[in-house]
Amino acid sequence: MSTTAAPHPMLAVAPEVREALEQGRPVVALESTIISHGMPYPANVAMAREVEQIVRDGGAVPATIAILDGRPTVGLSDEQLEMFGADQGIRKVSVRDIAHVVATGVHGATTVASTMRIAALAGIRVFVTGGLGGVHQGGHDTMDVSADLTELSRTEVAVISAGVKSILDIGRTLEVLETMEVPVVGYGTDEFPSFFSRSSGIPVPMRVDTPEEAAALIRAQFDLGLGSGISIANPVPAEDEMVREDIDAVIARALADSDRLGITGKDITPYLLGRLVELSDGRSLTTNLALVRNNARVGTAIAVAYTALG
Ligand code: PSU
Ligand code: MN
Repeated sequence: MSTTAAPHPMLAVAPEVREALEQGRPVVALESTIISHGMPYPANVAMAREVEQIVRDGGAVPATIAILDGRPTVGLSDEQLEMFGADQGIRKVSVRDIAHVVATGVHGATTVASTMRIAALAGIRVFVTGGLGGVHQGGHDTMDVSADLTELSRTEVAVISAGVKSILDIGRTLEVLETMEVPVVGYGTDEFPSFFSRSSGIPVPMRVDTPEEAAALIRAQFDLGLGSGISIANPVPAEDEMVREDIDAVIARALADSDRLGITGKDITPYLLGRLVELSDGRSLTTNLALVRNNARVGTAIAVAYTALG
């Protein structure tokens, strides 16, 4: 059963979030790297506020997660959302960075991996985002594989995303998730979505079609203590998707630019996301915003159905 442990004492949990968790009401975790490093200002702040509103409209409490003055924080205020969107100097924090950011008392924007970990420490089981990290192109050689995959293999949080974009190696990302014992679930689809478009040419191993089916799967995974998280892949709505060939051409140019500039490590994903917006004249941002909204709607319905299971 889902008796939730009290949040870890080192976390700052917003009163509204704490109360909802204590009362067993639905809470949806949201990440902050998507705000600080995933989209340009001020669209990022507008997106963060809108997503929180979608979660509320769906009957759950939003909990945007970040590190503030060294304190892992669950539930940001409106001013804090603005600060994470506007301040260009905020560090991108994956799990390996958490201890240093806490010990030095600075701010940090959390990725999928670190948001999952902090959500779990708070007792939150459902997390909505845009896209997952994964195996980078050439990652089988460079070993650039996002810690998002490691975290999915070890932390019991269900992550609703629009899949993995082809700045990454989608096939190898799914192979790693299989090895790491992570259920990859298509939401209303048999094909793993590639973020900007509904298709990738790669099938998903399992599918659910309703929030209730998703909730039952989450419940089975966590109640059995299988130990890993869940990736629920929700395709971008058909009316918002980009033509595969168009976005692939833009991605190829962005990848060539990052190669030429010698960008590596944690800077690659933010660089590529920014470059895609430039090279597509903002089209990629429009699609990105649409898919995040859609994930917020679906993820909230899943969180509500999950809590209803008691
Ligand atoms: N993909 C997006 N938007 C994002 C990210 C990925 O479309 O903002 C961010 C997420 O925070 C994700 C992180 O966890 O990038 C992955 O970074 P890396 O590849 O360095 O692990
Ligand atoms: Mn990396």
